[in-house]
Amino acid sequence: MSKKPLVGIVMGSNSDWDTMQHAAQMLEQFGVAHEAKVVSAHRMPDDMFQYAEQAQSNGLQAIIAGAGGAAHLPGMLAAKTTVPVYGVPVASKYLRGEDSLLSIVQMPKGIPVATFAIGEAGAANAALHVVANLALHDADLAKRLEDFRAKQSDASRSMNLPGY
Ligand code: RP5
Repeated sequence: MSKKPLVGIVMGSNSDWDTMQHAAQMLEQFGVAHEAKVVSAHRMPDDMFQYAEQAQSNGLQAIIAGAGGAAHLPGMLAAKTTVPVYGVPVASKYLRGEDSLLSIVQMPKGIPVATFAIGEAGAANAALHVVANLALHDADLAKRLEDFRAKQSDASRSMNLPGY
């Protein structure tokens, strides 16, 4: 995307990309300028703080942060910026993402992270939630979101079940 990013998609590792690419694809589909990068809370904490500290001045209106296991990235970003943070729990190898979910969702009072479902649905829905927020002040985007919903309803209406 060549336009200045409005949304930052960050993740703890490139192993999270299989999941987080669904957020990127959704923003791409709606034409929302975004960036995507690895910013690991545990392996590059100074970079993580810098990313959060510069988010607002860099023009970001939302940060979608995905991580797995002891998933501190969304919460620590939220601790260092008032730009809204949307957390995506990535499915982990041993606990299938329940660890990621609880790590992200159980924030202490005062530092919110909007937390989504584990995995692909969470990544896509985080992006859709960001789109909905941006659409409050962007009539063209609001129209694209309405169209997306209408298409989704049509697809469900035309679903057939075997034998019925
Ligand atoms: C977390 O550890 C990442 O978000 C990833 O989900 C998990 C495993 O990372 P890798 O060992 O695959 O790099 O920090």
